[in-house]
Amino acid sequence: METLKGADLEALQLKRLRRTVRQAEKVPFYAQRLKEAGVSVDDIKSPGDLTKIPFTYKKDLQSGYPFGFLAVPLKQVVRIHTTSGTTGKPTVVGYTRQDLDNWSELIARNLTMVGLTDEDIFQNAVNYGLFTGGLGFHYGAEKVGMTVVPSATGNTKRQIEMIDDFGVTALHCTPSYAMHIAEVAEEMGTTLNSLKTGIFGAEPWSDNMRKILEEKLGVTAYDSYGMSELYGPGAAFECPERNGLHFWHDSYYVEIIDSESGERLEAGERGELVVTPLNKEAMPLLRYRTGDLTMLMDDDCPCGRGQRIARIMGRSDDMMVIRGINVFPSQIEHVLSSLPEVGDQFMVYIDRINHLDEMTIEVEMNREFFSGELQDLSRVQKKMMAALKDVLNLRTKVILVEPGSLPRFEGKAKHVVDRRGQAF
Ligand code: DLL
Repeated sequence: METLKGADLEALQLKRLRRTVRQAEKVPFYAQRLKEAGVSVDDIKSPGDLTKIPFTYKKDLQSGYPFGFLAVPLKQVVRIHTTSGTTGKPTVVGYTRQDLDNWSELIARNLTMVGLTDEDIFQNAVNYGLFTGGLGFHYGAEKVGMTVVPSATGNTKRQIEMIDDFGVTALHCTPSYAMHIAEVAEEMGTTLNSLKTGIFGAEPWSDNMRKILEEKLGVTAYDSYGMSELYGPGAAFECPERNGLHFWHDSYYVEIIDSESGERLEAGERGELVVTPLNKEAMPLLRYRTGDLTMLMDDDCPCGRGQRIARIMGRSDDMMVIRGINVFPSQIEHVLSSLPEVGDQFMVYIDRINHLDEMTIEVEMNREFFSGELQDLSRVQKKMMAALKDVLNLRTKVILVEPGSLPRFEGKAKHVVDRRGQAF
């Protein structure tokens, strides 16, 4: 499945796409949509014919809250996850028994791809509730036969003791929580010797951050991508080449489009990821607009596996427009993490002062560079502002703060506070 190519892959995708369209027709929303578009399963004669079908948006799923998008009776749904609902009603995702089997198979495939086996001890330091990262990885790692430590998040010192006491070899968490674990381990004076593999995902992180995490935790770090609507994690994952993520072509049909025009883009062109899952039973989706920005890679991976996307650079709805310039939090993270004076955290505040947008970034100093005094740091501050100006093409104000003074995150980090809409 992983290395399938050419006509064989196309035949498999076509068969599964047609099955998915048939499954979607059982959902009143899709029955109506397809009727309006004048498309039926008979019009899908090649995977490319999918473009005849309109996109599905998050707001569509929200309009069906809670169970409007189920294609099977609730009796056949054996589990529910939801998104956190920060942008309105949460999205509810249902799974049949078959869906759960497909999903853990994909996670097991990812873990096996990076060399993990039943000899490994796997600490799953993500939220075990409605968030898909917890149970998703748990069952995938069990399927490989690993010894799973369902530590969830929180109580970081205890997490570190467990890594040391149990001889944990693989750690799964968000990159922000991994940074925090590394920081606390340093304070506790342990080097987490048993760790060898780090699996990080659920939020954007850069190659600079990868270097820092690998050094601090002594791991080889892999990027893992997914979203609740696509089962959860497991949709795309780095292989040992660590140059792009293999988006599993037997389970997801991937398109990259121009967000504005909806036109399909070529490999190598950056745009919005649109996904049609090929195996989902309880909640099929057609051409789902993920809002995530990436591109299909145009070269073949030396590992021999198929389709790859570049690491996610951010979300289309994360984009901040500051004085008319588009800025992504990931660009700021990339600049800051390349500077040795910068510590583990930063926080961006956007204000409107006298009708002008102002961006202020609080940046924690690196402990090694911090002498206990925040005065006399104007040289460092200027260096940071110049580096940011170079990349963002925008003047920012940098405020240096003490190491450890900004909030830490156990799950997904929040780096931006936009105060422009607020009255003071
Ligand atoms: O975050 C699923 C997941 C869990 C992925 C554990 C990886 C590891 P949601 O909570 O629905 O699902 O959030 C999905 O998170 O649309 C992206 O914007 C972002 N995201 C997920 N993985 C990555 C990644 C899980 N590797 C949303 N890089 C997605 C960048 C990511 N962003």
